[in-house]
Amino acid sequence: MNQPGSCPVAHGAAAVSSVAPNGCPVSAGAAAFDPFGDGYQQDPPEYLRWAREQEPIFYSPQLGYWVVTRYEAIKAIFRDNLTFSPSIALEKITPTGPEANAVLASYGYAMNRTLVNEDEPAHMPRRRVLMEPFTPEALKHHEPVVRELTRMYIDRFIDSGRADLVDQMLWEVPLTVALHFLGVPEEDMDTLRRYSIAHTVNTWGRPRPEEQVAVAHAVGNFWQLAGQVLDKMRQNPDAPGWMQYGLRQQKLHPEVVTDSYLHSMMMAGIVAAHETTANATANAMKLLLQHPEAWQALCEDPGLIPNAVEECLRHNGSVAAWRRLVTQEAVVEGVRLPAGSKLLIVTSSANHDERHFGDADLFDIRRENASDHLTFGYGAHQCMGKNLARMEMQVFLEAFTRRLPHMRLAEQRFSYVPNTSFRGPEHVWVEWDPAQNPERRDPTLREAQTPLRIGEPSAHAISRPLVVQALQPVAEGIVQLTLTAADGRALPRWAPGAHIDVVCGDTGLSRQYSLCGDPADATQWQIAVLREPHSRGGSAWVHGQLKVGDKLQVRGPRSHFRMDESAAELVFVAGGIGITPISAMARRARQLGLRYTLHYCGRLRASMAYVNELQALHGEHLQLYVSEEGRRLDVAALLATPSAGVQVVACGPERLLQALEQACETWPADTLRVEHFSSTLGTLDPAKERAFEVELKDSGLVIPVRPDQTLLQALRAANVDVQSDCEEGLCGSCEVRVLAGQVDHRDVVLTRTEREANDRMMACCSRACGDRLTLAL
Ligand code: FMN
Repeated sequence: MNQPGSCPVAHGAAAVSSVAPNGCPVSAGAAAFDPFGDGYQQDPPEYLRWAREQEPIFYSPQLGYWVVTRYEAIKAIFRDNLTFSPSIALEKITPTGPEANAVLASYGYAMNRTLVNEDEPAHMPRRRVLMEPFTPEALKHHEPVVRELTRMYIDRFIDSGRADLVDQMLWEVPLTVALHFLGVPEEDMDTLRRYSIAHTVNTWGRPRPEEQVAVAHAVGNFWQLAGQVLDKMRQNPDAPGWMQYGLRQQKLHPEVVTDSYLHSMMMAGIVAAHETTANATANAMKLLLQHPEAWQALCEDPGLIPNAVEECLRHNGSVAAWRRLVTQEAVVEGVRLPAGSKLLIVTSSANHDERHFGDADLFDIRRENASDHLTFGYGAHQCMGKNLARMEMQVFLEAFTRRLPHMRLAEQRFSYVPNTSFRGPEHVWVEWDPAQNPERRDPTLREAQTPLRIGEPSAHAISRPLVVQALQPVAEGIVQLTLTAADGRALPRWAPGAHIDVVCGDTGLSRQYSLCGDPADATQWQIAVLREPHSRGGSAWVHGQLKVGDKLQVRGPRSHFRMDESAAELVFVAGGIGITPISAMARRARQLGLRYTLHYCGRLRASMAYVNELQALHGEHLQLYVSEEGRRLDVAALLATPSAGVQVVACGPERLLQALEQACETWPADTLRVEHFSSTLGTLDPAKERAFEVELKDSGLVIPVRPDQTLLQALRAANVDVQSDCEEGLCGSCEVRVLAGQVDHRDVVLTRTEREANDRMMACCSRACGDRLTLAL
């Protein structure tokens, strides 16, 4: 590890003469970094690949900023908004000359702090009082407007066969939605449009000296117009709209919501709600049409749209970078930064960081963690309008895929308004054959709509069509399914212990099944399903309904159950159908040449899957315990003598897992890793539960959790994104970090020591023992 303060980069011969403020020579790559050049404009993450790999933070002499490129570092910077102040987020990246400044002054331009660039302690009280209209519940009212506008604009060009999506729709619709949301009358749209472009160039671009004056006039006009509109709103403060909401809040909290604040927010709000969404959708359409298989998948299954939106925001979002000011000496990526250093945190580069997103450059609309992207920022300053943007993008994509599924990109070279932060092509030309418009055959398609979910996408919506290639009994009551991709493409790789979620036709059920084939085989997946005698419907459906050749919707794979490949010895224990994940793990241990034993128990040999295969593969590493044959696993004897470095990895019936838990009590912490196939969680009984509050450290919020709500539900209602999957305390997806307060754990994922450590919890089921918990969210 580098000593903080010493430069982590071996500049060597590559170093050029200039020197960073910490005295370190600037590397050739850093010296050449030009955020206004074509390389950065066309593809920021690609342009910064070298930095992510070799010099994750570097000083750009041209900008006078430190440039940060990796995911964890950028998230940590967002998390600590005291050390890394947002105060320079809207500062002009290229300072304007005296003439332009005089022009701005002549308009009385007095852009003040807004939510985006304000420090604590002023920021959070304002954010809290202005937040309510952004919650998913409140945003529902805007959905019909977005749908209607989308329909109207597409109507205008649907018969022409060619359109520039930006000029003919994507610029104006988000602007109109922004105006609706803010409560602004729709007049002056063209003027506002020109002004808001000027504002981007003024703040994030590098206007030439002769352009600066014209830009300053436009920004000055924008400022004055915003003031006039706000005055108009004061006449009718009960009208719907965020600004009117702000005016009403001003009455209650005059010291928090000031006049100058509202004036600045009005202008910043238009830019924030308009350009970001317009650009994000333009990027998304370009990306999707450049990946016809992804576009096709959305046309066939609109349920994929919410996650596709996240993947578009990750892969090619409309906010490429953001800024922070270092307020006290800090160490980032091993480099000591003095107070006063300016940071350009390139979120678009973080979104392509292999350390966080597997196969990061791959555009995969089914990506499990797509919504972890940092395009909306993170923490106390996370984009408040994120769910409005998501909703708009979903509506646009839903309408385009339904009404113009045969659309394709026309030949063109994409151009961008040069600036460091806001990014989207100025034009996206598309073409199609109007004679093939589906609504000419079926006019109802014009009005049809898929319901959308406001908020972050649910993992439940991301499914992958697979085909049942083979169905084969592998033991009494157990059938093995071999599944291949419906489009014949390679399947994602998975780690032993991973499971998939199988959607059981139209029963409304989905069930988890562990992958038990060869993880390296990207052509097929295998699962083995036991028909439960008291089936709630899932396993009965698999056994009773599925046939070879059927299409199956599957989600995942997900990996919450992992073995430690660095353990000195692995003891695998499987009971009954619990052999499925364990067999994949044992195969891996064998491949890696690790020390391991496999203990496999069951009642009847005939009801135990894969006995012969396991014997052939594992030989003497395998111990079989067939109770009807008089051999039972004595867990206490197996684990009689605690030993360091051993990991026990188990899956099977509750009784077996409990016995293992008991036997491991005297063993080193976390010796045992288990997976439960069924939950012990009852339904939430409001009569028995207590309310509590959670304080969210990273976002600065306090959220009440009612007795009839889970923590997960309360977080989502307050606009906080948390992943989830099974929502039964089984899978581990919704884990959140706990900083203070005692947790009442209800899941079956955490081990005893993990529970006792009290530093994380499953938001879907666990609660507080007391009145309050503090979470790292
Ligand atoms: N059941 C199996 O038969 N085979 C499996 O490989 C399997 N893996 C599972 C993995 C996980 C993570 C979980 C939570 C459960 C797993 N199950 C497995 C249990 C099934 O998901 C399901 O609960 C079972 O088929 C009974 O469903 P039913 O009552 O609807 O029939």
